Amino acid sequence: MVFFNIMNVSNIKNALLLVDVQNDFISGSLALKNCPAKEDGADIIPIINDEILQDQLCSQFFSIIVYTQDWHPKSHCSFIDNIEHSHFDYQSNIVHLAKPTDVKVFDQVYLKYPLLNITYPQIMWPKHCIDNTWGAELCKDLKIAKPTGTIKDVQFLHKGCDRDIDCYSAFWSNEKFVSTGLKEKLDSLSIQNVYICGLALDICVYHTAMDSKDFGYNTYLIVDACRGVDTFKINEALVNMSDNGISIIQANQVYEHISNTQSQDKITNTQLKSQDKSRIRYKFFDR
Ligand code: VGL
Ligand code: ZN
Repeated sequence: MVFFNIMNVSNIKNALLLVDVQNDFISGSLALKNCPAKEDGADIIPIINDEILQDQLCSQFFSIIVYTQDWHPKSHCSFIDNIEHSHFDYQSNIVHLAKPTDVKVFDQVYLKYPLLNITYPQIMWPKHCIDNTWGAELCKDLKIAKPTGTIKDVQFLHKGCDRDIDCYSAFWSNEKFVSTGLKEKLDSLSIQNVYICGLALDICVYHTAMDSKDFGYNTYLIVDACRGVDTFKINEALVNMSDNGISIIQANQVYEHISNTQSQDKITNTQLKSQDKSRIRYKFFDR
């Protein structure tokens, strides 16, 4: 006979990271529809609003929702227009990119991080997401969640603010020179499961998901709520994520998925409690 309460036994805490759903990636200077894969970033808005951010569900299952924003100064090292003023590493760049004037949009070059005198790879992009401009704003159609129910926190995380190093991941700058503090935030809420979607799948979403997994969170990529830059890199990113143990799921499976992991956790806790109880019973009643 089961004579204990299994309500609220699951302590699993979930976070939702909505990566860079910003004007510039949808209809601005780095609109994905003009990138090689020709995907449209706007397609993910109804999926996020209607499937992932359903009021009744997200306020029962998520502890924190983080909206990340690419947020660059005008002088940022990733902008092709700034390349002649960049810390271009003349030794490391291959022959056809030997000088800044050879470089085109989407080329990868090597730049130097002056503070540490370290060379790092950098893809050159059109100017985008300049801090405090329209291009860096979240798309106005994207629903903004409120801190109600289980949602203890709704955060807006600006990244890529350092002129001299890019920041694809929501956790770290590129090359892990600087942390964004997101891990500490998630850990302060005892998060175990991280659900991720947004733009661009093969750049910021990818690096965020890989770092999330590396930090030990159970990591879920909501693939139909992402769009990317380059078809080859999108496929490569999906293979790498899946090989790294990241689960690739669809938006309409998120809550089914969360409630399965919660009830799995409840069953495990129930069995543990049951063993504890029978041990106690044995000790006190069955002598
Ligand atoms: C991103 C290119 C440059 C992204 C950011 O959010 O995926 N892509 N900066
Ligand atoms: Zn950027």
